[in-house]
Amino acid sequence: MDFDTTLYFITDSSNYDMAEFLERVEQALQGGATIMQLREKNKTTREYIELAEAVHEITKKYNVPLIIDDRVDVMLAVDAEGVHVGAEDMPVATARKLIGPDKILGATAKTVEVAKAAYEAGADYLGVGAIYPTTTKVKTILTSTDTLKAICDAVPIKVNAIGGLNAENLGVLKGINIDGICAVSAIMKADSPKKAAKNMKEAFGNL
Ligand code: TZP
Ligand code: MG
Repeated sequence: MDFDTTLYFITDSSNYDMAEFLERVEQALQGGATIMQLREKNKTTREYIELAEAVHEITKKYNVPLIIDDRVDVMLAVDAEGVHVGAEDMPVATARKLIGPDKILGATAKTVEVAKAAYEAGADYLGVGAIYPTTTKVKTILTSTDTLKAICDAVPIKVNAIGGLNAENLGVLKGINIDGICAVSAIMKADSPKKAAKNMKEAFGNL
């Protein structure tokens, strides 16, 4: 499946009721997010599926692929376009076997070795970071821009930078051959997710 990771919006629904959350998701897509990930850490399986179904209705309207964080079962249940696995999630090769050749498979990589292994196991894109410290709850360590660059040079799949990124601080990524940027809080928590997405996409385009 062809897909565009230029502006990869990742959700965090924790501070919003369903209506407000879905409104913010739709705004992010109106602002130009090219792909999005539903990332839920504290939901039951039932809740995760219900939310994924509602989000998928919106993403389909905008022709934006929906990636489900971590949960292959939820992805399959709602027929989302892909799944993203991190270091503690299902191994990349196992996920590929379960989802088949056509769905989008993303993986997290913080080293060249992990990046190469993920590519060889069937990943379609990599998220690399955190580039900056992040307030979004994750067990993560910082990844240097040198490592990001080395990963871009080491694998032929798409590579996105992630972690603390916003429209004002993308300068450190200049000259690195990434395919796009990921953001949670810069879009999710913005007064206007639509404007935030638009500004971030423009800032990346101007690098
Ligand atoms: N992986 C590395 S950093 C991160 C993830 C999921 C969170 C990024 O969130 P934010 O709010 O864009 O810093
Ligand atoms: Mg994960």
